Amino acid sequence: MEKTALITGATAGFGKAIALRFASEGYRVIVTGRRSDRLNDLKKEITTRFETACLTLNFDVRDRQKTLDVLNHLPTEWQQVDVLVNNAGLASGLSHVQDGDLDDWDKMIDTNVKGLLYVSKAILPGMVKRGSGHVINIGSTAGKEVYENGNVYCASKHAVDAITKGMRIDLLGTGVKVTQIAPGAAETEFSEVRFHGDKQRAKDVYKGYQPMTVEDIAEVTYYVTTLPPHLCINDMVLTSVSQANSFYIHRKHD
Ligand code: NDP
Ligand code: 8X3
Repeated sequence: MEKTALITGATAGFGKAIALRFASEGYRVIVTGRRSDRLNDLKKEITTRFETACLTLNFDVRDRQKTLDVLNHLPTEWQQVDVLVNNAGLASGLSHVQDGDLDDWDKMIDTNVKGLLYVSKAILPGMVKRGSGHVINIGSTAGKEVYENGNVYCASKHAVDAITKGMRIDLLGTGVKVTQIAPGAAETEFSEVRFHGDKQRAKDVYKGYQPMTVEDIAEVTYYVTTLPPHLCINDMVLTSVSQANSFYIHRKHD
């Protein structure tokens, strides 16, 4: 039987590319996000380009009740989720902690940490019952190192790092694999969201070097699911060759 992958935050960036990558390998895909027009476009693209099925689920992962309601009542033929990619997330703002905006903080913690937990809470019991499944949490290099102005975003990604480790320990013996993928800079809508729609400031983040592409992240995310049942990649930190870590990026200046 074809396998099913559920990817949160598939209306843009990594999530969209990951959904397309799994669909290209014959996976049936469940794609989620808040922008329903984009979900519909993605479904059209997936079903046209690949001979596979796609289910769109339109909800905000911060809404605990809605998230649990939707995921606990999946249509019967979609209830077996083999791969869960917890990708939905964002940075909002980039400022010293003493100048931070409380709404930005709530957004990041509620989405990156609590949203990931709500989705996992709905999907994990089925995997445990079937004795198989793979949870892939999208962390960040910001979950490995804390940089100036990164404070709450870094904290939320450190939480993803800790939750991933905790999941792997608690799921020992169930047959469920848990992987964290922790990327450095990749050009998506991420910086535009972080800078509240300032396109020029967002563009400057990627100036003078080649960041990773969404296809790079999708390739690695698919790769970790291709290994034998006994083998699990626990943690992968990915950067472009121009980036060493959160602090060092080699930029060429004109
Ligand atoms: P994008 O902004 O391009 O995409 C983010 C996705 O998350 C969108 O599909 C968005 O959908 C979804 N999302 C955001 N908030 C919510 C919410 N409350 N409920 C449901 N879905 C939500 O960014 P990226 O693709 O770059 O980011 C994806 C993940 O990768 C994030 O977790 C990010 O922290 C992480 N990351 C990004 C890096 C980068 O350099 N780009 C590096 C390391 C990690 P919608 O708005 O339609 O709801
Ligand atoms: C996104 C990468 O460097 O902006 O998680 O934190 S960074």
